[in-house]
Amino acid sequence: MSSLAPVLKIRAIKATAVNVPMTYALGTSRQRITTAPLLLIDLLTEEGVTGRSYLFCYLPAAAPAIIKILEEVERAVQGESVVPLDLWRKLAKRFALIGVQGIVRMALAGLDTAAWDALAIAAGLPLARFIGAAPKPVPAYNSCGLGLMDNPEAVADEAEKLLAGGFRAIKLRLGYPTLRQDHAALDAVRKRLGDGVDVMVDYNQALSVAQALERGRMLDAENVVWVEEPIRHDDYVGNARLARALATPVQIGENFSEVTAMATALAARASDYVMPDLERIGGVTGWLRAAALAAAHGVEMSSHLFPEVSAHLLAATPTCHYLEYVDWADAIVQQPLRMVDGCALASDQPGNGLVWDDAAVARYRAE
Ligand code: SMN
Ligand code: MG
Repeated sequence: MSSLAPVLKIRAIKATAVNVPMTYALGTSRQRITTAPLLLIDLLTEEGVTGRSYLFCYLPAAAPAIIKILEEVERAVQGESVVPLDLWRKLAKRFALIGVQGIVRMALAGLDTAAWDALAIAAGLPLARFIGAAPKPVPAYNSCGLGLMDNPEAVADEAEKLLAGGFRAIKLRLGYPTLRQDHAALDAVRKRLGDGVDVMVDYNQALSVAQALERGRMLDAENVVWVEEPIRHDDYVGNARLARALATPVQIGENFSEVTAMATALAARASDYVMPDLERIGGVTGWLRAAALAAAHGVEMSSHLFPEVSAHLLAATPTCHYLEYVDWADAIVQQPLRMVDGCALASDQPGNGLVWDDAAVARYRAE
């Protein structure tokens, strides 16, 4: 397929920072996020094809720093062919001394994802088909909001709203000061939604191993789909201990830095499930390697954020599990991700489907 596509040459990389208001605030145990700092990437080619991707910057202050890194990336790859594996190899060498970690790795992943988009557009195929898969509906959970709140009933109110549009699964942030408060939030949500709704819980690394064992035993009686990042994400020994001790499946992966970290975690049996993040695992190239690794280990794989591109990638993931749905990019794209009966449907347009709504981008543009 790809051999039919013309060779594309890189002309420029454009990066635009926006701060998009969130419909629901994200109050994690670590940080409360009320606007989504996104960095929109356009990969311009000499042939006139533009590949697109976006990064989630976590902090608005990170966006200018990533823009600076992308300027350095542009200097390194201007005039090169759009060949994602070669680009990554070249850039990994270019950035070896500072390290392909943190925001450097995010910048490279953003370029990689935009490069795959450009190639799929040039081939006239949706990304899922371009990478060899048939597009299919991917089961999703609504991960908007449901942060830590003062009152369990307020959590239940928000959970109820999140089922609009046909969602049958939601993710609740936990990590209150006490086990009793965690239990109260979960209990309020369960009572309100009934047994037909799947509930995931996410601690964002709030607990010690001992606390996680105690709270995990409470969760074992509650039949949650998974317990996510209960302890430090990179304590694979501790996570493996929890995975062995708890009936509730342990989920980690949003913090895997390239596929090497995921390989180490899987070798340590650190979790029951994995959920790589597009901008940390290494873009589409990193994702495809991660999907192969998860399949070899027979481990279910879900996505973290970036639902528009992840819908394509999960269709090509042998152990496809759940798509994490957030609506953050809806405000700045022409065609928001389509959700039907709680499943995500990847765009059927050539490429990954990301096209910016220029007026909205101008409105939310960061200083
Ligand atoms: C999360 C996502 C984005 C920002 C902060 C926290 C969370 C998740 O861990 O998995 O959705
Ligand atoms: Mg998480």
